[in-house]
Amino acid sequence: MPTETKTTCPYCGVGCGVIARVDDEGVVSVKGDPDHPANFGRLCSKGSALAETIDLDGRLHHPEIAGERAGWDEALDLMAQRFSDAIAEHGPDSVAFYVSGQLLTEDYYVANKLMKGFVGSANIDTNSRLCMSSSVAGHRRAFGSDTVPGCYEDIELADLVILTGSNLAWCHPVLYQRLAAAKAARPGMKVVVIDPRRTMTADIADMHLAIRPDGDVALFNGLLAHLAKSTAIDENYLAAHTMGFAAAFATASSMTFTELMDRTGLGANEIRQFFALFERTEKVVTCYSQGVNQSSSGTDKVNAILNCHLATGRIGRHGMGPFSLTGQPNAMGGREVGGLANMLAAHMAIESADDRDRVQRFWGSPTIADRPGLKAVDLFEAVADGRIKALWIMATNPVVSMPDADAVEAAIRACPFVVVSDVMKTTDTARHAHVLLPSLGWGEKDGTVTNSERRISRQRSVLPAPSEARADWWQLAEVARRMGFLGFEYTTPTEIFAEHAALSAFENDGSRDFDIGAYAGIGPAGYEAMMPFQWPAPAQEGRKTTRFFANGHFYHPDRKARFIAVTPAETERTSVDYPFTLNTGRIRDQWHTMTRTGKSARLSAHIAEPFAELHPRDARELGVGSAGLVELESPHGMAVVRALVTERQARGNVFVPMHWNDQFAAKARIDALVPPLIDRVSGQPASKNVAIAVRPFSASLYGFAVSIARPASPLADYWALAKAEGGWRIELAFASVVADWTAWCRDAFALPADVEPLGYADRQTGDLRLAFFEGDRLLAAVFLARQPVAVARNWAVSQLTAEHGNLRKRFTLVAGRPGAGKPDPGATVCSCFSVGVNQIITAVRGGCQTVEAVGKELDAGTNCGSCRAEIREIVEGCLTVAAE
Ligand SMILES: Nc1nc2c(c(=O)[nH]1)N[C@H]1C(S)=C(S)[C@@H](COP(=O)(O)OP(=O)(O)OC[C@H]3O[C@@H](n4cnc5c(=O)[nH]c(N)nc54)[C@H](O)[C@@H]3O)O[C@H]1N2
Ligand SMILES: Nc1nc2c(c(=O)[nH]1)N[C@H]1C(S)=C(S)[C@@H](COP(=O)(O)OP(=O)(O)OC[C@H]3O[C@@H](n4cnc5c(=O)[nH]c(N)nc54)[C@H](O)[C@@H]3O)O[C@H]1N2
Ligand code: SF4
Ligand SMILES: [Mo]
Repeated sequence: MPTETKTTCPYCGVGCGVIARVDDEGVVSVKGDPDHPANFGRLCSKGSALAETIDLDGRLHHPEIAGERAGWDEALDLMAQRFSDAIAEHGPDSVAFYVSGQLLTEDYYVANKLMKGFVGSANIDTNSRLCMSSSVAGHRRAFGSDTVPGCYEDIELADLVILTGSNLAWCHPVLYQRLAAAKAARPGMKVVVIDPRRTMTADIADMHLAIRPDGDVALFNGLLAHLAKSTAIDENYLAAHTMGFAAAFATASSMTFTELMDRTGLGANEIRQFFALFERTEKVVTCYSQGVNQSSSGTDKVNAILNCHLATGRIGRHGMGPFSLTGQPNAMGGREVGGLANMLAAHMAIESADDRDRVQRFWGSPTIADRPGLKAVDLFEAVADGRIKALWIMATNPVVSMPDADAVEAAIRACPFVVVSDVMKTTDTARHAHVLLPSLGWGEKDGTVTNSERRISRQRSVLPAPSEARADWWQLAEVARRMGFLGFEYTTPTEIFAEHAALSAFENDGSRDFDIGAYAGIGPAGYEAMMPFQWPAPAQEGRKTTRFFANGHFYHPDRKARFIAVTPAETERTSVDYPFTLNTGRIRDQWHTMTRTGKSARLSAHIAEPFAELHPRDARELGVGSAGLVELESPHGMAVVRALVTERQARGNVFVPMHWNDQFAAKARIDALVPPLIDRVSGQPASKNVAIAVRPFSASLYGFAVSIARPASPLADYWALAKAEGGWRIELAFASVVADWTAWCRDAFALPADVEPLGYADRQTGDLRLAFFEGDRLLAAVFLARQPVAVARNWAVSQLTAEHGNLRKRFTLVAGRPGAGKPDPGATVCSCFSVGVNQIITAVRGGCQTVEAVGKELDAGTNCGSCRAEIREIVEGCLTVAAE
């Protein structure tokens, strides 16, 4: 009998409910859970493709020591020994954990308990340092606690939604869909997008403010100064519930309007319009994400935003409030367990002797860390200079995602003992592990996650554990036990969750925001049946609430919120040698370092190679042609990626996605260029404002290839791989000449030695095409040219699954053009129905004038809706051209 299980998507912080169906053959399919309050049945392209990313291809099945298969006992004993030895010889601070917002709360809780309560060090930090730490620091400065006041519903109830430093359409797509639907139903609602780039999110905006990189503190200071002189200011709220307004106002109003324009790069009119809109709209929600957090002034940006909401009392009420959008599925859960090096469990403070005493008594632990540990950037510096003797990395890929990534890689390589727990066998980080532990992945693991609106949901297992893979909490508890610690006798995640809930309520009489005491006594049946719920959920019914702070009760000792006086810092970094500003971030269909989404042909078809968005004038001045390659360089490292020339980009700025890494491209780990520059309050790296040089990458030959086998690397001076239906697609470029192409192909595509190519060479143009067949199957084909190869990519890919018995078809293939009657669909826009850009253009030319009409004709955009903004852009583009 097929089974259906309610679980939660493992990607972004929206935390959508998923129904996973497993049929009689064990095949999994997914759909949105109509009853889940985060998504009400919707899923985005990544959520919809989940079933394609859970195959066992590339999975790590067994523990490994020094690259050799080992047993669990052997691996765990070795780890306990090495960690204990380091602690005995060099003290507790000589070991460290670097963990992740993709762990379940139960895993995270055990990791934090082990390090802070038993090892006695706070050297546990997490990729949330690169993600949410400026928000955490800003919240704690203003509210006295790390509290997100509002809920998703507020975004729908607001009359003005500001999205700053957030590409919601691509990064929180279901929330974006909820916003877009609310705006369609209530067209009076206004949306303002603040982002140096014109992203797909700006598509629904009434106003797009193309702010200068890091101009945010100035903009929100300007807004505060404006509001203070208007009737929008809530004097009563200010007097009763806040401190420090005068100083914040004095600092904010010391800036002249000219300086404001200069720092934000915005025009006088657009600034005034934005201020007036904020002033006259009571129901305003300000959502912010990495354009705010990932900055050397990230915490100040957060407080500049919070100041404006506090000044107007627009916080914690229906349709009002600042809203930090969390990135990872369990970024919020990690904060609850105190997973950051400067926090204690259950929102308690490591600096507080009372809190430390309380947590230690609760844990019955031999010790408790008494000062903050090393934050991510400092932690890897300590690894580099030999202070860290043993390091455990879990559910994160720092060789790709940390700033100064090459230096981080060198540090890991030089560390005496490195353990990596991952689901995949080969990642840029896992390749340097002394001990590699196979973890359970999505669909196999069991526990809870907390989304951006503080809603705790279950991830449930629907599949058996592959081979010897085991849960992350189990790995941690086993090592703890083997180190001789008591308090890790867990046999199920239920016990861990119950303990975590009990700690949240322990001696908490309303003094701490995080309280889920109602779940302290939960048993296996209750855990199994748990429905998504929002915290706080205290044991006492009377204290339940869904929003914080409308009543003016904050968590500083005097219960008042704090205004923070913030001064815009100098953040111009470019110079004569490094004249461009590199901005980094995400694309719609890939997740971080691609270890999972990179397995899906559908998701990889949207954008199949690393790219740099350049403004057309910059491209022209640099001599970079559209679809040419560019070399990017900073004092820390370099990368080679495809140029994507677009008006959406501001002049002088370059945007490169963070996703590509050594498993998918020759040289595209963009964090190799990012300096280890951090926000001094939060320790969060400034990943979005990096000075770089850009130049054309001179290739003598360009290529495109398809292959049924994953090609060996390195293949060429530039290469980028993407999964395709039936095999792989590969972009190539060569700086120097290859003497024997047949031999090169045999090597690159692991072809049998006796397979002869079918070839075509054009002496005049230099074009060369080779195809290798076995029976009526295409094994591999390569298209080479002196210019970027123009062959239709999706058509070439379709040849991998086509039948090639017929000689004429084989010749069509080497001729490099689609066969008659089979037009090229073009680059995929809608990944759910695999609809390409050319098909949409044809539909528009055939009379479809709206996104809905295109949907009717092609189904495109009618499932997850993530591509609707792009379809609209194509429709509008075609109609504009037609009108001209
Ligand atoms: N598809 C997809 N979705 C994801 C993820 C993914 O990998 N792929 N990852 C998840 C995670 S962990 C996170 S943290 C979130 C991140 O979600 P977002 O923060 O929305 O995504 P980013 O692309 O990192 O950056 C957002 C925007 O900030 C802009 N920006 C850059 N500098 C500035 C500035 O100085 N000021 C302002 N106002 N804006 C600026 C960038 O141009 C970019 O468009 O996404 C989550 N969702
Ligand atoms: N330049 C630049 N750098 C950035 C950012 C940026 O915008 N620009 N964004 C930063 C942000 S916000 C984030 S969140 C980070 C993300 O960066 P990472 O955390 O490094 O990225 P992921 O690819 O999500 O890494 C997760 C790893 O855990 C593995 N994994 C998946 N599930 C499990 C599991 O259940 N257990 C275990 N043990 N392993 C598992 C995956 O295979 C993968 O190797 O990148 C940061 N780095
Ligand atoms: S918006 Fe997409 S990626 Fe995020 S939780 Fe929902 S389905 Fe998953
Ligand atoms: Mo993140």
